[in-house]
Formats: sequence, structure tokens, C-alpha cells
Amino acid sequence: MIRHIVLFSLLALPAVAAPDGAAIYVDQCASCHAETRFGGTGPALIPESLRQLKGKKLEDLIAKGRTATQMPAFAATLSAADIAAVATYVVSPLATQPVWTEAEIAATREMTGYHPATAPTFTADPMNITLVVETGDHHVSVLDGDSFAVLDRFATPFAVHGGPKFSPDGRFVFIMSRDGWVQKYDIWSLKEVGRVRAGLNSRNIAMSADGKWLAVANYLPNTLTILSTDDLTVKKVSEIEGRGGTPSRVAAVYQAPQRETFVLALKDVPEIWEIATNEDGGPYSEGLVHSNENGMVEAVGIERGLFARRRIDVSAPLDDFFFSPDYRNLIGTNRAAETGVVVNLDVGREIAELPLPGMPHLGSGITWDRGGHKVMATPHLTEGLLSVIDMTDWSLIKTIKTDGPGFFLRSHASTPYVWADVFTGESKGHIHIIDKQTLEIVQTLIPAPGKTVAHTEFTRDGKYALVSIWEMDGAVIVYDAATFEEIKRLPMSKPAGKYNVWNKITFEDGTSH
Ligand code: DHE
Repeated sequence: MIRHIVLFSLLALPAVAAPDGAAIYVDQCASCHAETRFGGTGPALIPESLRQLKGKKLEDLIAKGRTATQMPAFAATLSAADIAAVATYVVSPLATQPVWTEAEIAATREMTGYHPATAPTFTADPMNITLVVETGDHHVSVLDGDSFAVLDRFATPFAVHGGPKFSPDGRFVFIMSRDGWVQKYDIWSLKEVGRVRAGLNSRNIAMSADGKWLAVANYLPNTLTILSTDDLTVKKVSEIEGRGGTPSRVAAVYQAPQRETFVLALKDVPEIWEIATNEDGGPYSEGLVHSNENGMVEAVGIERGLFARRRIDVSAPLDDFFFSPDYRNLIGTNRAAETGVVVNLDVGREIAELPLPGMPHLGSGITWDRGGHKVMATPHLTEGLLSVIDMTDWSLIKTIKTDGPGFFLRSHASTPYVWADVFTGESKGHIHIIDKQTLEIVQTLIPAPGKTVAHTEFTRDGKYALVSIWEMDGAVIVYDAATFEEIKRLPMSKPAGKYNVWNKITFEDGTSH
């Protein structure tokens, strides 16, 4: 009897409705992140942008806010259930592919109207400027590469990713955020020129060899945006579809300078595209080539002129790649697979396979000369090893065991060493210094035990190596590149990548793309 009464009273209780994440979002979040979730003054809140930030981690961030940003703490305003509901809502996929055409992109373009200087406004060597991307509070510091003085520190869009790209004369730099914003900055004037949102979720950018065009590889929508580097206006937005009409994300785009093309890997279809950036239609003066099922090279679907496209079929979609220094061969990996492939861009087909287990991070691969051969090395994201490959016969020369999985490699023509970081695992923060000829680790630096220490860049002359303590209260450590002696620490907010103007514009041996 009592049981029936209890059951009856429970049934009689008014049902408590589960919190509506979408409604809470509109009420509390949309003013900064936009009703569309594409972002406004705050970043986009879509799964593509949030990546691994979900569940408890995301709920904590909503409850406590994010330091050094405008993101407030919601613990006092929203219940734990409300926070969980809104966290679930923002990681849910968008119902339809978003529209982000030329018109939408053009509407975001903001030029500062600054007055460009006619000569550098500083006495430092403009070719030895190093930019430090500080991801802690979304700024870039402009360093004098000789004195290491900070000449300027400017705000960037939220979450910059990948290497900034410099104009061929080193004066301007273009920076991209994961939310698809592209910012142009004038190094001589130490002033922002403007910005535009070229995509909603973007991978990286590439500059054409003549410096006129900037390609933006997008995941969302499935497009490649081409901007004029002069004034950031949109020149072209290409929908990316494989031969069969399957839409695809662009995994990455790079400039192939000798070929005067952009080369892009498609994430969802087994194709590489090469896009001409000169008026004659790129390196196809002999006609467009393509290898058919029988391995025969044939001319097909000839497109000519600026932005003419060539499709190259590969055996599986590639999500990371690298080039030989002459840009004739592309070395690519599908991270899910255990192998890499070499695609010869001249004949337009795969010519070799490489043994590359452990998620190689080819985007940060580098090359150097060893015993008369060009070799390339790549770190692996899931295993403590570096693969060194002979680029003449594509054989694996050595697998160097490291203290843990690494992310970045750097060297310089005038140093005998490669600097490799350990990014994750128990030994994170170790920096290995590897002899380029013996391929042995000659020293391991542990500058900040227990902290993330990663990414090296050299000064123009290769005399100093700059390494990041990748923490909110981090620093850039300047080392003597010959003695490994620490020269100084420059306090920075989670410094990530560092980019020296000279090393980047001359494609210095030892730097990645
Ligand atoms: Fe990167 C470069 C892809 C995660 C920091 N990263 C690149 C490039 C690619 C790439 C294709 C080369 C672009 C260029 O410079 O033009 N990165 C990827 C991934 O696929 C991956 C593993 C997962 C993802 O979600 O994107 C990934 N990358 C990260 C990070 O988690 C890092 C450590 C922190 C962050 O900013 O997100 C990170 N990636 C970097 C940096 C570079 C980079 C600093 C530029 C390196 C350079 O020296 O040029």
C-alpha cells in the first residue's frame, strides 16, 4: 500500500523539463558567438573549431571562463545541468553545410586605413625579424633577431594555427586563425593592414610565388578561397569536389615556387590538386598530364590560365604532406594508414611507398644534405621516433628513438644539428639535438622540467636557436646554437611557432614549408 502511495506521489510530481541547450545558447552565448555559432567577437562554437574541447573540459571552461579573454564564468548564472546542455549543443554538428560565399567573405573585410611607411620604422635588420605567435592571449610579438628586443606586439584573431606566410620581399605577413580569419600586417610600418574571414574553419594558407595571391584551405565550408594579397579582396572561391562529385575538405595547401602553383591535398577524396598561379596556366605548357588506370601518362581536361586546375589521383586521401626541395615530388601520408607515398608531380602519379608508422607529421618535416644525398626527417605524433628518409631512393635510413612523440623539427644550413621536441608523454619538454650526419642525439636539453617546451626557430645567420616554453606564463629561450648555452629568456604568453623572415622567404634548408 505504502509503495503505491510513493509511486503515485512520484507520478504526480510535475515533470522537470531537461534544459534546452539551444535556447540557453541563444540567451547567453549568441551575442558574442553569433546565433549561427559561426563566431562574432568570440570564436566559432562548432565541433570543427572546438576539436578535442568537449564534455567535462568544455563544461569547466563555460563554468569558470577563460583567462586573458572576454569569456566570462557562467557558474553563478547557469546550473550545472544548463551548462552541460549548452556544452552538448555547441559540439553538435551543424544541421546543414553553412553558406560562406564570396559575398559573405567580402562583408567581413575590414581594412584599417593605416598610412604605410616608405621604409622600415626601426633600425633592426628587416630580414632578421622573427615573429612569435603567442597563443595564450592571441598576440604576435615582433622580435629584432639581433638584440631580441620586442619591436611591436599586436592582437591577432582567436587561435592562430600554422605558419604565417611572408610576401616574397619579407615586408608583409599574413596570419590565419582556425576560425578562418586572415590578417595582413605590415612589418615595416609595424601596423595591421586589415583582415577578412575567408572560411569558417580553416587549415592553413599559402602564398603564390609572385606574392600576388593567398590561398586559404578550408574545412568548412568545403572550399578553397583565393584572396588578393594586395587588399584582401576575394578573387575566387572554389567548391571542392572529387571527380565523382563528392565534396571534400582541404587538408592543406602549399606553394610550389618553382612550379608556380598551389598544391592542395583533399581530405575526403583520393585526389591532389595543383592550381596554376601564373597567367600561362602553370607548369603545363606541354599540356595537362594524368596517369590513367594502365599507368599511361595522357593529357586530359586541359585547363589553362590563372588558377587552372589539375587533378592527380592518389591511392588514398592524404592529410599531411611535404615536398622535395625541387618540388617535383610530394611525400604524403594518410594518418590512419601506416605508410606514406611519393607522388611525382611531373608525371602526376605515385612512384614509391614509404614505411611511416606512428602518424608522421610531415607538415613539420625538414630536409638537409647528408653524404651527398638529400635526406628528409619527420617526427611522429603518436610514437617517440623520428624517421629519416633518403630522398634519392626513398629508403628509410634510420628511425631515431626519442624520449616521446614530437611535433616540430628545425635546422639551418649553417648548423650541424637538428632540434627536435618531445611534445607529449612523460618526457614532454625535452629537446633533442641531433647530429645531421651521424643521426645520433648529441644532447638533450630540459629547460623547464614538467612543462611543454617545443618549436625551434633560428636567427637569419643560424647562430641562435629560439625555443618556446609553451605555457601561459611561458617564455622564448634564446640558445647559442653552437654551444647550446642559454643566452636569455623572453617572457611570453604561451608562445607557439616562431618565424624568421629571412629563413621563410629564402626557403632556408631546415625550415618547414
Ligand atoms: Fe598544426 C602547422 C596540421 C594540431 C601547432 N599544422 C601545421 C600545418 C598543418 C597542421 C597542415 C602546416 C600549415 C602551414 O604552416 O602552412 N596541426 C595539424 C593537424 O592536423 C593537427 C594534428 C590536428 C588539428 O586539429 O589541426 C594539428 N598544430 C596542432 C596543435 O595542436 C598545435 C600544437 C597547437 C595549435 O596551435 O593548435 C599545432 N601547427 C602548429 C604550429 C604550426 C603548425 C605552431 C606551424 C609550424 C611551423 O613551424 O611552420
